[in-house]
Amino acid sequence: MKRGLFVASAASSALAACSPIGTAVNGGSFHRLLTIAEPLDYGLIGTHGLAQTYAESAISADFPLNSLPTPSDSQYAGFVASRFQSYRLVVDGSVDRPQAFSLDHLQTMVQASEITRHDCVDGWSAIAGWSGVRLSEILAIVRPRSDARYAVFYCMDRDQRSTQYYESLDLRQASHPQTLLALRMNGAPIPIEHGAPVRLRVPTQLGYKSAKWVQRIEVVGTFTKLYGGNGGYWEDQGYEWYAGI
Ligand SMILES: Nc1nc2c(c(=O)[nH]1)N[C@H]1C(S)=C(S)[C@@H](COP(=O)(O)O)O[C@H]1N2
Ligand SMILES: [Mo]
Repeated sequence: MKRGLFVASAASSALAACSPIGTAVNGGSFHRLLTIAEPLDYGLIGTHGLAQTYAESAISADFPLNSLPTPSDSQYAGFVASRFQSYRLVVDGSVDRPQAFSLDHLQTMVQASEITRHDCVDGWSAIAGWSGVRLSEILAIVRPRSDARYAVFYCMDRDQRSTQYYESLDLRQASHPQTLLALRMNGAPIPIEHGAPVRLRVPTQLGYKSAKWVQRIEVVGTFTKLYGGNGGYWEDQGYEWYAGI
């Protein structure tokens, strides 16, 4: 599976950062199978397992930048100007207790740290230390309702057509102990270009799941009515929704 993804992406990497991967390997039938069979035991392909962790000495000196442009709208500029004091992470949707978390609030919660590898489908990997709040902690606070199946992450960046970057995880992936809402990278607040003030880190899945500049998490029963209906910005352009490593 992993080899297939990287071979396919190498063939199409001329298009753009994280250009759609080849349909020969990643056709619709596999996605459909996963969609129908859920909840499915992902154990074989990673979700229940732990992503490899590394020593500090393995941290990459240069962590590439690879995304849509850093948000440049007035709202984001305002967040930056306030040193993110005016930022709120909204968590809502099919939950009993929707909430808006300030950065201060997130920083006072229990922080988890991990040194893990980020694998981009374009064929590069980089290792960094990340710390922040486990997404499972946030979910425990907002309490997903019985129909809830996915967490959808809405980001603050837009592409040239003003389409918003978004991603989704099922609640099992979202509750994985290594799935973090990262606030810090390599011991410092996440740099603006890498997704400040809050970015998702999902070391068990390919890089496009690790959404930068997250502003809202919506808990939903289905994502088929959102945007292109495939659960993510790149998924809407042909990537597999399930991106386990
Ligand atoms: N909001 C947002 N998150 C994103 C992306 C993006 O374009 N926008 N690109 C994804 C992809 S494909 C990769 S490889 C990583 C790159 O993260 P980095 O720029 O910190 O290396 O961010 C992921 N998260
Ligand atoms: Mo990527």
